[in-house]
Amino acid sequence: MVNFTVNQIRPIMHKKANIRNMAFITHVDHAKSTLMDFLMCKAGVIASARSGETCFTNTRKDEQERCISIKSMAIFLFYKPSENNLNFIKQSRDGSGFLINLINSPGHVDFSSEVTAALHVTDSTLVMVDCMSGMCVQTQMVLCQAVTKGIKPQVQQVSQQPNDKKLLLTFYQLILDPIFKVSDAIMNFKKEETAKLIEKLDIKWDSEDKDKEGKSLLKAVMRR
Ligand SMILES: Nc1nc2c(ncn2[C@@H]2O[C@H](COP(=O)(O)OP(=O)(O)OP(=O)(O)O)[C@@H](O)[C@H]2O)c(=O)[nH]1
Ligand SMILES: [Mg+2]
Repeated sequence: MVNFTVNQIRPIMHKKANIRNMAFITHVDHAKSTLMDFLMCKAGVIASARSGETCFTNTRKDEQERCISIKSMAIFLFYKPSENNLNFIKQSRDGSGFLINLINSPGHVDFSSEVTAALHVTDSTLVMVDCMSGMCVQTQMVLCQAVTKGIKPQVQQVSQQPNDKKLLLTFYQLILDPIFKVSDAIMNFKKEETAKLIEKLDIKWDSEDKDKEGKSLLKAVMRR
């Protein structure tokens, strides 16, 4: 049975401080819809026996036939953290109940406009990395897109195999850390550091990029 009620959700809709919007983004087939299913199951919306297979957020007939997401799809959940966990929330809040809006986006490159749309309306994003496939091209694309929009991503490792910590560490060291460093240097107008990082990362400049700064420079760098 669904473990929250409309009466719990409705008042939070008017409390901006208690609303969190998050998009799931990553490469195709890295279990975004599967994780959505598990969360829906935890919330009592779908039966546990079917979660992971149902792909509840793939509602269209063509999505179900092809077993892939084509359109972004939003769900909402109610979350009431324990007293202990509430202490970790540094932002202002009104009461202890939270409305969590989650958007499941498609991973296939043909539907990347859906990811762009999802990132326009979210304040955070969960990037899922399958440790067996490693860092795939679309993960890198959407990660760069999120950082360019000023969204700080959270990274979640998913894997059907245990003991893949080394691969995740490689992802942090080779991909995520440089992205954070370069975006920090550009957005805080640290010119020397930016130039050093761009040289280190072997990013090839176009002549017109040299005069850019701030967000337009970040966009140009993320496209390389
Ligand atoms: N890669 C990965 N797949 C998993 C994992 N656990 C289960 N799966 C299965 O792998 C497939 C992933 O499918 P989806 O959840 O539809 O993947 P998706 O990221 O939503 O794919 P798109 O929406 O097409 O981008 C399903 O068959 C899952 O049952 C996991 O930890 N990693
Ligand atoms: Mg999907």
